[in-house]
Amino acid sequence: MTRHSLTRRSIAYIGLGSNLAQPVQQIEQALLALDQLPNSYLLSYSSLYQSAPMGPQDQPPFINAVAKLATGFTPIELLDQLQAIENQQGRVREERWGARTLDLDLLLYDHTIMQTDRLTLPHYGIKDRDFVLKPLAELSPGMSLPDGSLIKDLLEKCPQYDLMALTYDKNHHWRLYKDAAETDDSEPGVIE
Ligand code: A4P
Ligand code: MG
Repeated sequence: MTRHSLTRRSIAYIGLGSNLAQPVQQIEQALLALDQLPNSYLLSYSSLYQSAPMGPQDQPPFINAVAKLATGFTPIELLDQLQAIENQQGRVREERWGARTLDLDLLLYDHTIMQTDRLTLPHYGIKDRDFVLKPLAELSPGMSLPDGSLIKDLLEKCPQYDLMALTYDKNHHWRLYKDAAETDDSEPGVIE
């Protein structure tokens, strides 16, 4: 076995979403869990964004982000790891596109294209979700999908879900970006 094969890692992009039980903390906890995965390194992650729910409207807004991971896991092994993290954080699978404590979608794995019962790559929803495309563009502005389409072009024509970036304020709270410029410590912009 060559040194190269011992150290080889694939690059995976993971979409994170939560709209239950303190979504910001769910996302932060999930990022920590990704960072602690064996055989993998969390290379970077995007800003957090608030988005209007896609699907049933009688549910709270989502917090979304994307993480970039170097991993030695195969795609299916990585999916197993992601589902274990979802379960650790109290994920209950009820209504499709319904509210959830944590959703981890494997968006991209190198330039792999595959379709099996358990895993479709790239994730089937990437092109239609600004809450996925915007954080992806933030991490890798010039990136393209395996079919050659550019993220920035897709972003221009995809449906919009009232995306709003959060920012980390001086008190280490995530706030909606429009509230971050405020100098007082009033609570309304704080999101937990
Ligand atoms: N699966 C197949 N391919 C993948 C993949 N690339 N990554 C299978 C992850 N899972 C994949 O997923 C159902 C099955 O998909 C899994 O068992 C896996 O084998 P799930 O997470 O159990 O169910 P789900 O998430 O309710 O369904 P689905 O269709 O995956 O929903 P999405 O696409 O994840 O969308 N609105 C906003 N604003 N933000 C959101 O993040 N998320 C959803 C869920 C709905 N509305 C949203 C958001
Ligand atoms: Mg999902």
